[in-house]
Amino acid sequence: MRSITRKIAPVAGTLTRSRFIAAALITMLVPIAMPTGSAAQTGEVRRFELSIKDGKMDGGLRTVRVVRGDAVVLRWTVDQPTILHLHGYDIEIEVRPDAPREMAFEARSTGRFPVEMHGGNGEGRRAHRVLIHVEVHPR
Ligand SMILES: [Cu+2]
Repeated sequence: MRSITRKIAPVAGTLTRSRFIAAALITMLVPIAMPTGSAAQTGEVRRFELSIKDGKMDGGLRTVRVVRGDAVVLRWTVDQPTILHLHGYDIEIEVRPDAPREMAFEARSTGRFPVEMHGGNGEGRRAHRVLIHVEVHPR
């Protein structure tokens, strides 16, 4: 005759208890390990395809809206060599017809910022013309 013993139950009970303790420890440790709040506030990557034809915005887009903390990428395509200047963030790029270029920045400051075309269309280097506005809204 074989005797049936139930050794499994107490072992399982012990595992459950140690698991509970482990879970409790993890619960206490996780908030300390997490970066303080900043991760939750990190914005999205916002890409905009923008095209200039004949000195004007192709399609007539006037305002790009993003939220503070967003990573913003403005990708420019042009039909003639063009100098573009984002005011406020003070980013200036030169774009050529065969090579679209990007303005990439983190939207740290809220406000309404113009992107100007400098020169172009025989107006001379000093001519400034607003193409679009970038609006950075509070989160
Ligand atoms: Cu300018």
